[in-house]
Amino acid sequence: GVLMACPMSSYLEQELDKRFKLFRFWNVPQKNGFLIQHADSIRAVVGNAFAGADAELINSLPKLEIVSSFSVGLDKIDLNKCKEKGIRVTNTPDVLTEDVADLAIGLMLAVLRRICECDRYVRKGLWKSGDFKLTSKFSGKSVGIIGLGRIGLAIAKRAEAFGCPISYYTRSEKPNTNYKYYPTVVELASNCQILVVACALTPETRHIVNREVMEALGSNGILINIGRGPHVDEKELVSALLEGRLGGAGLDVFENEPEVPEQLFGLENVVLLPHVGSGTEETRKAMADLVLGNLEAHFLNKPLLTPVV
Ligand code: 8YV
Repeated sequence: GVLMACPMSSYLEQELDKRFKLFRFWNVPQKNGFLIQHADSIRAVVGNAFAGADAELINSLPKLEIVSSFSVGLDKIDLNKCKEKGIRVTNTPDVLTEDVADLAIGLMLAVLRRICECDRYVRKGLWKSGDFKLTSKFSGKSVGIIGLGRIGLAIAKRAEAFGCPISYYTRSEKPNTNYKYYPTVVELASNCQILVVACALTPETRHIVNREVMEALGSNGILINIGRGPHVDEKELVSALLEGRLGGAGLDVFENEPEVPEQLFGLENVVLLPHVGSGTEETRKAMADLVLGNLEAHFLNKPLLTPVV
């Protein structure tokens, strides 16, 4: 049997239902009783960015062999516990890189050119009362990227095409790139106009964008987050934006999704998206097929397509 942690893709759900005995965890009223009753038949968990497999769930599934995540991010899976117990883990890298990078650029353009505000202006019939105010140019702005993995690099490549000088922060300098390296996030933020979060969420990167980083980015700086909400100290972000200490923000992720701080709703220099970085028909289908392919490979004793552990 396969346990699906939460709803994520109706196509994936259907396909899992065809191939396995599928348990939909979100439909289970009594989780503990359910786990006691079905623990011995659950050999796989399918999770995503919102629900995965924490130590408690893993401990309650003695026959668990594999956790296959419908996401590239693995922050909802206790990887150490999986290692310790010999449980395999897979994710969905590469297939979503372009979409997430496209959306990061979209957020930069939306914040600087006020695309969403412009749209509201037209819909409210305000165009007849006068031209829209002038906005800020995107091409040529310096872009600093936290995390230069697949997604960070794809953002860099796109921003380069807009004539943006690129710099980055990672724990250690990357040997194969000409982008400018800064050894701290504060130095990166001090030296760019647009700061993008594109790293994995780990205990070390939680609140990697804190008050000091926002101060360094400054009142003209733009923060883009397509990583995870907890990368940013959201309370500090809200006050920096409300007090004009930060120039603007484009956010696809939040600390407590689907909760979004309502103080942000009135700010026109902020663009708020409901965690849709990978949310295209094409990519979600490819992610689902990768989850299915990994499960199939595992149960046929073949090499996993995208193993993490
Ligand atoms: C999804 C994600 O939004 O890949 C990730 O890390 O955050 C996403 O692609 C999510 O897992 C969809 O269910």
